[in-house]
Amino acid sequence: MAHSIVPAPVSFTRNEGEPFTLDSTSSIVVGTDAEVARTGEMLAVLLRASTGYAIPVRADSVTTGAIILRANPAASGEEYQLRVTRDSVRIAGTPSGIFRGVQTLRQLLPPAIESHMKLNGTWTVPAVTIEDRPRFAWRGSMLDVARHFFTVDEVKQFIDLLALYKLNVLHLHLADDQGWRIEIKSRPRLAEMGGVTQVGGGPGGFYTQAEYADIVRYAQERFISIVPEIDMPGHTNAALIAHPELSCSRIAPAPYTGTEVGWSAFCPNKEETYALIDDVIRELAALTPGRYIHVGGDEVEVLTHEEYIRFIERVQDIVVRHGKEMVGWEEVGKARLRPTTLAQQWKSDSALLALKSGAKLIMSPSPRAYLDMKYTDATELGLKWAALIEVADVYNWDPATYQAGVTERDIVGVEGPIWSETLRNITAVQYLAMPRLPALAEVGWTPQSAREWESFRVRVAAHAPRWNYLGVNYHRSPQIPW
Ligand code: TNX
Repeated sequence: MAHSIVPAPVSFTRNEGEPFTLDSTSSIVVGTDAEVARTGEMLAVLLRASTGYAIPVRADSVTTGAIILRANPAASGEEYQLRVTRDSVRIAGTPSGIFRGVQTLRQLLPPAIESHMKLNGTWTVPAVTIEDRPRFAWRGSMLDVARHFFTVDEVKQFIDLLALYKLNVLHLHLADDQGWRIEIKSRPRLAEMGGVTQVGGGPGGFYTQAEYADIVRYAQERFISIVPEIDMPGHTNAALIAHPELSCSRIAPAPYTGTEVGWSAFCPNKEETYALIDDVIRELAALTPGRYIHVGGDEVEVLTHEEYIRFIERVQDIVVRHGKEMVGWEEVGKARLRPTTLAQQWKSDSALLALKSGAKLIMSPSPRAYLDMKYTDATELGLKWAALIEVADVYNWDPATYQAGVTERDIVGVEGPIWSETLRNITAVQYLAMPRLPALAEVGWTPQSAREWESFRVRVAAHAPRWNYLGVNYHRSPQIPW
């Protein structure tokens, strides 16, 4: 194996010369671009901890003993080029591409580079040339913070994993029957009354807008967009506790701590419903630098077809009125969608309808991409309604051929949802995510023609020592030669 980079880069060439070695004189050189300078500072923080070297970050033009990060105005998207010689490491690209390239550099260094303590290592980087860019623009994961609540710090730990594997979307499932997790200033009862419990009856919780903004900023520094989801019209029991006037019965429901789905709904025929949604989307849009707001739309069993369609079309207009584009689970394909709307494929039954409307798809087929499924019957955490999903199952599919009638042009990318019915802390999330999240990351990043399971399983095995240094839990899958 020439390298153990995950996701595998588009092109990798090993050069003749000597490796680059980090030492006490090494520095990081950045230009004038503020985002590139910030990436340089982040890399310095990482390198200083394990090497103990000073690693200054400078804006001048030293060219030896240096890691040089240089914005290339001719680059586009997230592309980067990385070139290592005995004298320097050069990463050039767009600001986001340079950040992705820095993740490649991390993976070219010994695993101990991830240590939070100073170690006496030999910090070499092999002489290589890499050209790299992603296959898909949308490479994400979803964290369900509604079924169980995760703290800001836990969400940041999850973002760190996304960043290491070059993912660029974190979809946060912020409201469901069991909890409402985001402060809405114009409707304070939503979080105050709707946020107090979770599956199994624990205390739950919610993010204040300041805390949420902190998550958004942390993600943005890693070139990751947060896509907030408020699930509606179903999955709304927590909201109805706070606002019973939005249910057709007007009776406040009891808090729900079980895991059944499909039974709750906003009343679709009341103006009060749309007034509340307007307040919520307006505040969420203001908290969201990215283009998208996810409105759920899944598993509604208590409205008629017509009620459902009218509801989704109205909510789509609300999202657009607040300057954002709508994302919904694929059921929203039953309604008339705008060409800028995205439908999230998960069970294959309405994705083609969404395409007919002119929308594009995010591919999250539940038997392949649902990272909350169990690996095998014997593993404790996770559900199994869609499938048992071992690492190879996440790896061995092509988003462009998965569903008949869906082609590469119809797809913006892939996303691996992690529903949290069985997940009470971030260690449990990590167990289900690792090593399946890196497998999905390679599905989304690496050209199909350059992907090979036999190669992936060997490369990802080499990451376990990194996860140990990072304190990240993982499943010791028998498919991986650890
Ligand atoms: C289905 S996937 C759901 C969620 C559950 C998940 C559990 C989807 C759009 N809805 O409400 O949490 O299964 O795997």
